[in-house]
Amino acid sequence: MLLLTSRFRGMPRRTAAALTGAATLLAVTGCSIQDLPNQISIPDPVTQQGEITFSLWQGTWLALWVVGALTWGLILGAALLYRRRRDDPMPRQLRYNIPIEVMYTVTPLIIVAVFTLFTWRDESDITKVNDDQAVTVNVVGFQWNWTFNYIEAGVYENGSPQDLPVLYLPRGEKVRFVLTSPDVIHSFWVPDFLMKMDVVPGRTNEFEVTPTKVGRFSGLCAELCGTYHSQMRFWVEVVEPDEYEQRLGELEAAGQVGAITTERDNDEAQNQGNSRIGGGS
Ligand SMILES: [Cu+2]
Repeated sequence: MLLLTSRFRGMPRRTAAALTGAATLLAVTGCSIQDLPNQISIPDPVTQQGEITFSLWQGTWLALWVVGALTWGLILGAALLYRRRRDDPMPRQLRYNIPIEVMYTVTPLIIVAVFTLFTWRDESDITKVNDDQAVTVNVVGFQWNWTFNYIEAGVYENGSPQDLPVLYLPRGEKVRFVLTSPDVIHSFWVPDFLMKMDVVPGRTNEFEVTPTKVGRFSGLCAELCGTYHSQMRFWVEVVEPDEYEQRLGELEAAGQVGAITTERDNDEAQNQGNSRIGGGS
């Protein structure tokens, strides 16, 4: 700040402050305007359920902007209309004005209640599990990667930090994820789904999505689960249903038949993680 002050010496103070403010804003946001299209820093959803989260996000932002504009308006309006004029006596003070105090208390409560209501409604919609899925995938999160057991087809894909697994999903078909962990708590997160859920040992969590867009999306563990947490990455590839069948056929041909849910592969994967990092086991 000292440096800034000396550099801006000779410049009107307000201009210097404005320049500093603009520079700070640019630095802290750290991204170009192209990174912030209509979705306001949230990825475009690629599932039916993601659309719900997306509109909740947009609606919330819109409401917050309205509240913000109203608040700024009131502050600026009051500052301008009731500013002190030359030779004015002290203006009439409005302390302990009960209606205003009540308004200040009740309005935020209403705002929070409305947000809660919409969040609760959408959350129960997104996490509702019906029994009408086309595909069931048992996602096993373990230290330090993922196994995807395709229940109906009876095949699996097993990942490691060295060899990131690909989770194939058919476009337009409902997929149920059954999340289990043999060791510690992980979190199954595909940012483009706008959805993540904890993977908890001794407990089975479930959620469903219907992918709507073909493409390759990245996935990761979103719960700090140990030394190589950052290596718990995977790919999600949404493909057309016939290609999906073909991919599962490849797993079968590779002998990846059955399911892996035990801690056996945990040790294997942990060793792979250690060798990649260069540590001992
Ligand atoms: Cu993890």
